Amino acid sequence: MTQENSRPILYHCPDARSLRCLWAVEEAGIDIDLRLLKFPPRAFEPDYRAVNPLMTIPGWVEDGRLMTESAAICERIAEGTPLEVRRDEGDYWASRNWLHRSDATLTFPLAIMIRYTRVEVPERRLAQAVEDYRAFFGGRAKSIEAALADGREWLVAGRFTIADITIAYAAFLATTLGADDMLGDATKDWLARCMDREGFKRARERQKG
Ligand SMILES: N[C@@H](CCC(=O)N[C@@H](CS)C(=O)NCC(=O)O)C(=O)O
Repeated sequence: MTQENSRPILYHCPDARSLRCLWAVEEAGIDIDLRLLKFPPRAFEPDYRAVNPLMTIPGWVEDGRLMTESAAICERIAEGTPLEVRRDEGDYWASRNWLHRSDATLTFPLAIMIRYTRVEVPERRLAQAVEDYRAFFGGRAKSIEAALADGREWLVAGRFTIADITIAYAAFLATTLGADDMLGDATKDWLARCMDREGFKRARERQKG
């Protein structure tokens, strides 16, 4: 699990939050060393602790430094590419806000759903928690619908950016958890546009190993 070359290393589990980073890498055309792990790493990948003591993915190692937050890693990947919303653009702060919202506000309730539908052993699964956090996600996902209500194609800056990648991952994850009915029509159309991008398709193909 050590860094053997100068390329950044991305530790990833298929369709987990690290897909944000793999998708961004594909869109930005960055050369990385992709390391696929079994989910959850804390159960199946003991050696990964030496890389990331949190045992979470993504893990991004570059120049010997570790990053562990999917949205922050996406910012790093986007830097200097059209995916980045630059400081001198009007939507800079809106973009930053979407980046933080993507994980802290939108993925958090979905993570509870994953835990109590897939990760816990059957006797510890909690249908009530799953239903409650599904509704919780639905309330929060209205913010995506509101942003797209004026018919805009992408969330900010009039082009596809890292904000679309980070937020679309949360919407995509919701669809894999049976929470797609919590997404509004404009959100579903936008998500379809995002998932139709070659970068997204390449990332999902690449994660097959
Ligand atoms: N805020 C972090 C959360 C990272 C995280 O919790 N990742 C999940 C996968 S989606 C994980 O590694 N879960 C396994 C575990 O906690 O054992 C991010 O955005 O990357």
